[in-house]
Amino acid sequence: MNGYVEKVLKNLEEKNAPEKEFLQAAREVLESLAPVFDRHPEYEKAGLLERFTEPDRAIQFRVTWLDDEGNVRVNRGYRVQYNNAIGPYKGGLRLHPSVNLSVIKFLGFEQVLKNSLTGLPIGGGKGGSDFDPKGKSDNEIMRFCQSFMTELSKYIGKDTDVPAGDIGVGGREIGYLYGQYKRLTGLYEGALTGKGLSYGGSLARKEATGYGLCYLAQAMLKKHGKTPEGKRVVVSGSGNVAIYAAEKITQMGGKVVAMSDSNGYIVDEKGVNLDVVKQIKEVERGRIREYAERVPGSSYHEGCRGIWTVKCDIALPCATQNELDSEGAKALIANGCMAVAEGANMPTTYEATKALQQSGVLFAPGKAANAGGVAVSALEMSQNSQRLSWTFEEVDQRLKGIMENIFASIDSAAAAYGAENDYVVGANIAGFLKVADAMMAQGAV
Ligand code: NDP
Ligand code: 2IT
Repeated sequence: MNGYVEKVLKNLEEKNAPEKEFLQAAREVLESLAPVFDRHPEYEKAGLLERFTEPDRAIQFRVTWLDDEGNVRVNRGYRVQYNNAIGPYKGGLRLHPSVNLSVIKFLGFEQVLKNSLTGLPIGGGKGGSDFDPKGKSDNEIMRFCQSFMTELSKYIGKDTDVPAGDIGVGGREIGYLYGQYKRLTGLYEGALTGKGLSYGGSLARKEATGYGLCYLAQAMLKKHGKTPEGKRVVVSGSGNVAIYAAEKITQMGGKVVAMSDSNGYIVDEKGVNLDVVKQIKEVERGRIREYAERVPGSSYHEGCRGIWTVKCDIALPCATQNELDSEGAKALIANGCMAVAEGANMPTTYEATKALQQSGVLFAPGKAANAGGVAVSALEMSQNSQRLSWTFEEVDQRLKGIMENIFASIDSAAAAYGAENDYVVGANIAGFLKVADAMMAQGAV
């Protein structure tokens, strides 16, 4: 590996030793970027990699809220503003008990590269809390969101930092967060995306990550003379990304045979009925197990990791980080899987990614494959600035074009750096070069 890259990585590992998710993401990216630094010695002189890997700021705050019994509850909130070389910080908010600084930093770091790949003017950031929304009433969710925003509002704004949803944050939460932002600042502005359609949201934002994932997967398959048509597809998760990935891949002629949540997975050989999944997950906020109780012929299996043993041609991991490990990869390879496209952020472990690539499985990394969500968020920002709203078809067409451009740019960056068809390398390099260029132009800040 390039000596400068190695030195920066070693320093990162020493300084951030307990942050395992952050280091996992940083190692993968830096390893890919080594050939860029061989070609660009000027980057080392500018301290570019030290600056690129250190977030501009990491804000941590206390969130106090009252539960329905009147007890005072305390959670920890975060916003990591990573890099704004090419636009305002942009990235989601995650509410999940596993959230900590390492998780938010890895997500923020990946977001910088992802947002660059969209070709739109957005920098990278991420936030969230270790608050667990499961089992909470609507009023508890509202009080938590209001308290969270009371602190967060000091740091965000339409031209500074624009949060959105992620795990545990969907339309309901964005509504409560936006209401509180407006109350505190008096501003009716696009400081959040993923808003409801009646108050400034964009059509197709809800569908964007899942649809975009399928558009990118389709472009990748096309380059290799394949299509999703007639293929068996496994989609992990059953949240926002998973549901709309399953919807689009079905429209493209694929058959989704399995979906999951953190407890287990369902198999439906007839093809998963998405109306039932939407009813359980979006309306009732229930568990995927209920699918098997409602759909004759389908089955439920306890334990979410078993989903990778279901035979498929295409796997779309759409739940969470490190959900697909070496064992899962081995099962996919043994069953003849031909493509994996990541809807979630870093769902595939480093070892599993290598195993899949070495077996000739086409692999689309999350920072390229799931960029459709944030891309449509950026389109929502444009619509808010113009005080206009575009039709579903217009947004969807732009999304498709953006995903096709992303595939073309990661494909050509991989080839330009001698790593043909390695879309991990291609995405890291293509995403990095634009940010690096902007940072160089803006001086040592
Ligand atoms: P949701 O909260 O809507 O759904 C999350 C899904 O993943 C649920 O099925 C959930 O199951 C499952 N899940 C969450 N945590 C775990 C875990 N620790 N182990 C197993 N399963 C888990 O989130 P999204 O669909 O929005 O996000 C899914 C992934 O996509 C995340 O990695 C997110 O960062 C990424 N992403 C999201 C974008 C967006 O626009 N929303 C954009 C780009 C990427 P359960 O209900 O049991 O917790
Ligand atoms: O990981 C992601 O890209 C998101 N959660 C969406 C971010 C956004 O700002 O829409």
